[in-house]
Amino acid sequence: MSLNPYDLYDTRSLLTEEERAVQDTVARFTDERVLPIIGAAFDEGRFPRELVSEIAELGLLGSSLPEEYGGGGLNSVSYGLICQELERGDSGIRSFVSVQSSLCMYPIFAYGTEEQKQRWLPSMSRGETIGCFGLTEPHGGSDPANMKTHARKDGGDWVLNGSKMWITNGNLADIAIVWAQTDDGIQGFVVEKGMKGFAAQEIKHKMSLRASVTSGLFFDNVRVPEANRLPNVKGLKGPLGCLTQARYGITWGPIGAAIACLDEVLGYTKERILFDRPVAATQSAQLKMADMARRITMAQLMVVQLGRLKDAGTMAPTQVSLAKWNNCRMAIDIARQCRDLLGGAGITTEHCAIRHAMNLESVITYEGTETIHQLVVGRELTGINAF
Ligand code: TGC
Ligand code: FAD
Repeated sequence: MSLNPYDLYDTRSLLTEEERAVQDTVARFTDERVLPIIGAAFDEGRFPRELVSEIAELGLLGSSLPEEYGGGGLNSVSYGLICQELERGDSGIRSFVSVQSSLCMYPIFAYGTEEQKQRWLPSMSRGETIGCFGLTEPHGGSDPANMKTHARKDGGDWVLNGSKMWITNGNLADIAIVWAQTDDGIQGFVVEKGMKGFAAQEIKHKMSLRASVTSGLFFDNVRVPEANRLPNVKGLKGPLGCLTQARYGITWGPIGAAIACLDEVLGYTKERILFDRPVAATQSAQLKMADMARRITMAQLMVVQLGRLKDAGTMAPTQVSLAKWNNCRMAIDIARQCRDLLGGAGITTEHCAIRHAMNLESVITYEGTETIHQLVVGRELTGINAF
């Protein structure tokens, strides 16, 4: 019996019929709609916005939220599979969905009023309202407790001042979920495009996530009505609670990127004849590819269990940190090794390995750097905070 090289332990057999259907649907979308255009979009430094309505029609925006708010009512394993299949295409496409679903729709759902949910969630699920999430600031994203952006109550409004940096979807967004210090601790505000004093500026010259929009956000005495404050959370646990949702998706996503790279080199090394034999027939290439399959398999087992814990309501943030660290490291190492196995051909975006490797430089950094996640695990083991 021959095994599936991209799923050596048949983790697909651990999925329900519905989860498999979700995976197949998104896989088809990636194959038919993303892969044909993504190399060029990356080259041009362009987010393929034309895909947003199709992504929405497939139900991929807010897929885990209840149907009454336009969500798909899917479980966490299904959300993970969505991230994995999208990131097999490109981290930028998965980022778009992560930010919209986990970082923007989730806080409105979890911390917002009923009126706020009705106002924004259905149109966000249709892709008509696009969100971004502003937590990171220019002076240091790893330590969001040291937040400078602040909001001051003024009559029935709040007045927001400060700036945010490296914000995915910033220039695309109709609304920004902005976290700001107040006299009552950190709070979340929905800042709308067009509000006086609010500006977004796209960050250019990126070598990574080129098919994604990244921006700085600036707030100069922006007057935000009380109706736009998310009232049901205060303190750092508000944004960190959103990060747990998004980081969970990122534990799955890079598996897709790693599979895309392995797939590419399995084909290439069989065709490439050097010293009278295919590169795939050399022990050194096989050792590398076997090691890739080993690491992909471990990551796959990890995320299925993590998803089951999340669906059971028992997942701990430290477990997400361990998997985010492991799976981003796994994928970036594999993408770089695949680039090497492609030789000179590996340096152009005609092959996917270098695009994934460069994207993964962002993925291993955002949503908490590798070091931050290692320190979260270290704190769990020792009980000592080493940040
Ligand atoms: P700490 O004292 O540990 O916690 C403060 C409060 O928050 C609670 N908490 C969490 N809640 C939910 N999920 C988590 N992961 C949580 N971690 C902590 C905690 O229980 C506590 O609650 P309470 O009730 O006691 O107040 O806070 P700390 O300051 O020690 O945290 C340290 C650290 C380093 C872990 C944290 O600051 C951190 O995670 N830093 C990294 C920041 C980060 O990841 N930024 C990401 C920005 S968004 C982004 O990158 C989007 S990219 C998206 C894309 O394009 O895909
Ligand atoms: P810093 O925090 O300055 O870290 C610099 C270095 O110091 C890192 O190597 C870090 O690991 C290390 N370090 C930090 N603390 C310690 C410590 N205690 N001990 C040892 N080493 C330490 N943010 C948002 O809010 N919303 C978004 O949508 C968003 N999208 C992003 C998209 C992209 C493409 C990128 C690149 C970033 C995005 N970010 C976003 C920001 C991202 O979350 C931050 O870049 C990340 O949290 C790290 O913050 P920093 O860049 O300021 O690095």
